[in-house]
Amino acid sequence: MNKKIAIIFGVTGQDGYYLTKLLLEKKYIVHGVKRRSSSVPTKRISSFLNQKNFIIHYGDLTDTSSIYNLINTIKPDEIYNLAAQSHVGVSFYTPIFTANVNAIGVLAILEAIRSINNKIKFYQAGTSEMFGKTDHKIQSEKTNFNPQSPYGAAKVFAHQITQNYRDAYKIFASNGILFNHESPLRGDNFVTKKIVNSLTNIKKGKQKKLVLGNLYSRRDWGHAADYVDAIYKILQQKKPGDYVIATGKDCTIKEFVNKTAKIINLKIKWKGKGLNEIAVDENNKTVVCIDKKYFRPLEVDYLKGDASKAKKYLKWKTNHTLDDLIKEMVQYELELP
Ligand code: NAP
Ligand code: F7E
Repeated sequence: MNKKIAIIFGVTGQDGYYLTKLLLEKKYIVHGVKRRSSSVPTKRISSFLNQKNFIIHYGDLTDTSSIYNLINTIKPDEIYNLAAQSHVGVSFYTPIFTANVNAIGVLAILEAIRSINNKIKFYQAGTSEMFGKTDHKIQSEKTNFNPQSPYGAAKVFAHQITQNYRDAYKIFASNGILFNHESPLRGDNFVTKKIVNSLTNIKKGKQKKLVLGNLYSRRDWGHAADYVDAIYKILQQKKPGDYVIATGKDCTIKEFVNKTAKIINLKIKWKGKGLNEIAVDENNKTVVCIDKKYFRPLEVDYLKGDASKAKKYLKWKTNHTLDDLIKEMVQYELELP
């Protein structure tokens, strides 16, 4: 039997690493697309670079011709679009770039599929940020979208245009609606990585303080390895569709700090309120403080996902608790030189 061929846009990111690993294990030929940058973007995927079933190409979602040419030349069975300007806070500073990549870039892939071969299966990396400000205590595929950032708004366009192309052109195009998922390979400026990295550095005596923004937003955090398993399963269904992927458990940023501190055996106590809230160590030295520069012009206060549909139809489940995830992230940081 011929090996399946997949293209991964966004292969150099966190999920790109875990999805590449999974597809190579499943004997796919994986074509990863990276954009040109002045630094080395292939750090996460360096272990795959010498494998014969893994081929890297240059491309950029803001360059429609590169997308068309890659799809036309590679002739994939499946396309996974993980590429995005993925930082919600940064999207307020680069809203037009964010929309070009996260919204128009997705349309460019769909247009290429439509004109080259509408049998190519397509996965779009949607997000819980599309729910934004919501009255629903737990969000499912039926919950309305109300995004609160250029990132979230661009992802809503991507989600809906994926549905449009599915309906209008009978393309097997599916959306994941993934809640926050993390790992040791999470980007440095996301809050979980920042907390784990800073608190382990404080423990090692290499850093004095962890400086954060809003401590009271709530997120539903899972492990990226579990979430790429869902992404893969979404494209193996008989019919295309949209799926929420989440753990169904949430906690605040402050609770995440407390859990991490406990795991690394750093004793902290909270004092003060608002911008003056701090955490001190056993010697009364400030180890966590707040800076308003990390607050966003609009915040998404709480997100918690209902993944019943994925559990039922994809037979998907999480294999990591939040404590497992933090322990793995801490271990990774502790082993760094
Ligand atoms: P990530 O680590 O930030 O990776 C994003 C990837 O997109 C990187 O490979 C990046 O390349 C690439 N990219 C950015 N701009 C591009 C462009 N113009 N053309 C081509 N590639 C571009 O993100 P992630 O955490 O793996 O997330 C994967 C996807 O899932 C993203 O679409 C994200 O929005 C979405 N998502 C993530 C989560 C989560 O909690 N992690 C939850 C829901 C949805 P460089 O390495 O060159 O920057
Ligand atoms: O923020 C608060 C911040 O940047 C989480 C992306 O993968 O998940 C991610 O988006 C919360 C927010 O992730 C800091 O205000 C406090 O309430 O880690 P984050 P995010 O915005 O939830 C979704 C599902 C995606 O789709 C995105 O691609 O933490 N927070 N202090 C902070 N956040 C950051 N980054 N840095 C802080 O210092």
